[in-house]
Amino acid sequence: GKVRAPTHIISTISDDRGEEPCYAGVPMSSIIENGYGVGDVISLLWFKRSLPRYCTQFIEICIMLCADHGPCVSGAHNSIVTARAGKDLVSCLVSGLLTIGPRFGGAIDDAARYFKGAYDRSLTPYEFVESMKKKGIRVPGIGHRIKNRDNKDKRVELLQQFARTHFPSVKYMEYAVEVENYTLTKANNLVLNVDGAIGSLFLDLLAGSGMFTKQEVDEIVEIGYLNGLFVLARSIGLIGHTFDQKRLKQPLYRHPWEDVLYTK
Ligand code: Q5B
Repeated sequence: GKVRAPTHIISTISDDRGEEPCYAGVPMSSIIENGYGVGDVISLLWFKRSLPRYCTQFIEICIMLCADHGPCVSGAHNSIVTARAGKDLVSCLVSGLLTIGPRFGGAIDDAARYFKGAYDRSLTPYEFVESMKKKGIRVPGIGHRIKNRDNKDKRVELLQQFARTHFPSVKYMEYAVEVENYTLTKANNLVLNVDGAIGSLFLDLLAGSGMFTKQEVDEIVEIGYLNGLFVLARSIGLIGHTFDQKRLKQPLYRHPWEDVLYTK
């Protein structure tokens, strides 16, 4: 039989050796001829399969809605300051990306993990939220600096609207809304945020599309694929902020003394 030298790398998502590159076995020409979009490419390269149109559309909506949220959020602020320090595009981009984490934009995976854990164990929202409080853990996907009960996040509403129309089931999202109804009794700004909406709805996509086994869903949630959606999306905005500062020829940023509390 064939003898093959041992390899140092195993790769299963793409192949550039043939006449044309393939993503998860799908040649580039089919991707273009079939009118695939970025949601299909993400499905192939992240999930190694073609997903139904409503799923790839949902992925694209997540990317579009999370692309930017103004200059004042942590990521954009870092990219702006870095651009004004005269740094190159990649430095500006990564300085913004490095702020993405459990408080800012990177709560999607934990929201999915905790909402799934609580729903699958049939915890009531009260039991779930209070058990988190006992452990001293903030509920990922809940709370926002500027959004509140009277100024709900339009992005969350748009995601929910799409899913209610196209998804076979939105049980995890409905559970997240019940959690929000409970947390709102504690404070006005403890709304379901964009991370929580994507986390819970992606659980519905994974569980309801019939495209993933239960083990695959558990693996995706355990590994944590979903923060990738925010990272990818927000890169678009961070690059935009970098170009904006350079176009505007903004000088080196220095924070004003008046805005610092100097104390001993
Ligand atoms: N409390 C987001 O906090 C924020 C609680 C909570 C229970 C909670 C906070 C939080 C979980 C992480 C999360 C994603 C830090 C947010 C995003 C993208 C973005 C950003 C943008 C974009 C805000 C005041 C009191 C305290 C807390 C309690 C707060 N959150 N209790 N569960 N989840 N959430 N992150 O307003 O008794 O006084 O000690 O960590 O999901 O990042 O636009 O800005 O697109 O760019 O600073 O939308 O909620 O409130 O920290 O002063 O807390 O509320 O324990 O209680 P705040 P704090 P107490 S979306």
